[in-house]
Amino acid sequence: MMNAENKPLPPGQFEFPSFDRFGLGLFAKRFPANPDSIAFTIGGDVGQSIKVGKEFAALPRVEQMSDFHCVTTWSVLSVRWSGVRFSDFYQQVVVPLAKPQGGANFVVFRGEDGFSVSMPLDDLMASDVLLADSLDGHGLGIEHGAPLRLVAPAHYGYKNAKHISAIEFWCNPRNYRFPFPYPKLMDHPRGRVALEERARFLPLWLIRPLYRALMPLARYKMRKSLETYRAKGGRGA
Ligand SMILES: Nc1nc2c(c(=O)[nH]1)N[C@H]1C(S)=C(S)[C@@H](COP(=O)(O)O)O[C@H]1N2
Ligand SMILES: [Mo]
Repeated sequence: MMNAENKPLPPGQFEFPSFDRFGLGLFAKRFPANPDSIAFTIGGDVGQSIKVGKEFAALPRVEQMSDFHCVTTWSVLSVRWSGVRFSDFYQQVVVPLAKPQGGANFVVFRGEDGFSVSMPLDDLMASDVLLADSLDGHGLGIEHGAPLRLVAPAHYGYKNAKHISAIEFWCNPRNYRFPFPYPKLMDHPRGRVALEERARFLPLWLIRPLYRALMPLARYKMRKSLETYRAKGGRGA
């Protein structure tokens, strides 16, 4: 199986034919109240907590094709995103307006559905990491994280937070914990796909088949919740 750059898939991944809504079951039924407009806060160890909305539209835009790899072993190849490079956002908005403290390099993303995840700032500064508001030339859509999501192709899907409502910059990682009741073991501090950083401590011979077995149920839950949301006329659906 080859991807866009004609390279083999990363270790332990298989190609899935469609790009579907996916996520942790706990958040399946929760949708953002306002998927049409970008509005999130910047907080943590910063000089000034701020709200970001219209400022986002002024940032330079990029489009990219990248592969998407979920930790449960499915991959979708050549997904076309557009949005703003995280590094541009950091340099042009976070640094001048929020003034993060020196050493505030532990970044937490919170989604409006209650999901949250952390990433090291260094990993986010890669040029292929986007705050994306568009997929395949259209607005993101509720299933893929409207109004704004992270796209970090070198990192497993769960590091790619959807429905972003807050981005926090902390000095001390203890200001964050992976969403309860999911075990911390599931949350690798880096989550790099090429190095198969799927989880903390758990061996790959265990985690690969376990996640692969759990995947269909998660997929089903996410699809059913989306169908219910749409049937009720949910916003952005
Ligand atoms: N807010 C939020 N972001 C999330 C999740 C979630 O449940 N809630 N699931 C993560 C996981 S495990 C994956 S694989 C991707 C799935 O992205 P998709 O729904 O666009 O396929 O979103 C990630 N970001
Ligand atoms: Mo995932």
